[in-house]
Amino acid sequence: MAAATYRFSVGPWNIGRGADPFGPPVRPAVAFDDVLDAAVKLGFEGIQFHDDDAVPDLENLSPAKIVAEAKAMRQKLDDKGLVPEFVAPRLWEHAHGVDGGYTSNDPAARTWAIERSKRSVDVAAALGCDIIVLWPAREGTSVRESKNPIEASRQLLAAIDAILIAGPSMRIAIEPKPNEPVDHAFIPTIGHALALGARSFDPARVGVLIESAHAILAGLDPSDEMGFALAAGKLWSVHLNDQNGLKFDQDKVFGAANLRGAFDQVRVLENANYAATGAFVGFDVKAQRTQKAESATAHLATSKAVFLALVEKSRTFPQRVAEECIAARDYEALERTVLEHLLGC
Ligand code: XUL
Ligand code: MN
Repeated sequence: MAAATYRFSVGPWNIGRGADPFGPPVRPAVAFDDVLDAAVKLGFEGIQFHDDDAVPDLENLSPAKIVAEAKAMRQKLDDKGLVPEFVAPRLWEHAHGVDGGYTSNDPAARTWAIERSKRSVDVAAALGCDIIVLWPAREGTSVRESKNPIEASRQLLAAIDAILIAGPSMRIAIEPKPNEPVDHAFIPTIGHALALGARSFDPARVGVLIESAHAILAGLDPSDEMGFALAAGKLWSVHLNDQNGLKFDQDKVFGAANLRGAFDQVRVLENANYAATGAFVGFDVKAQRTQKAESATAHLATSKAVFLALVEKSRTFPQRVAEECIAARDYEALERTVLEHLLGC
């Protein structure tokens, strides 16, 4: 049987302007239609959306107008042969979300966060996709005593339930990240996300999106995080990228810091036949600030090329030799087998 082929996805924020916390944009903004054209050219089929990527200025639009605009976006995607992968409520940029949304200490902000999430469900339904991604960006603290973690966990669960009820055909993929922009996030790992989902009103509809860099920031191995979610049938998307140790979230090209770690992630996806599930492989990668505008999509092309090369490495892995090493408990020989395979010698 032929191996299933992977479907790739990208978000408009992955073709950025090069601004960082210490400097302004260095490249002109890329018009949304040009992002879509770049996606097509690079062989990406899926588009990932924040709610206001799909419907700009949605805070100032009526629910009916939001749905009409999302439908127009759906048509635009259709015309280019693209499909929407997910919608993520962008709670962390609005003034109401300054201290988090679902776990804000301000009850008005908490109400706003739930209402905004319901609008995201409307956007996803009108676009024709069934995944809501929750990156709980500011759902945490920088001053530990500023929120009650017991109460916050209940609030997060209530938010998940509210979204599940608002969108009976939606699934929620939680994208945990342990820090940044907050010091300590309340859902730092896949274990936390799945435990919370299991307590929800409809656990079958709560899974995860795993970002490599986020797992590394939590001191964990992304391939093991993936394995944990895959074993539970809960890996509904990935944001592959790389991260050079415990720093800010770098969103480096997939494999750029740790090629073997990238191989292990591809291998676990291959072993689980992830491609056959139809779920997307997304690359949450950032163009370097030094990159000139005309080549500011190279990071996406490289990430995809590295991924595909590692798929080949995984499919040609000397499995029989590895099994012999394991049977003999000769892990030094296994180490060498892996390294030589990756080095091509
Ligand atoms: C933040 C992050 C986000 C989410 C979508 O670190 O990864 O881009 O992927 O909001
Ligand atoms: Mn991400």
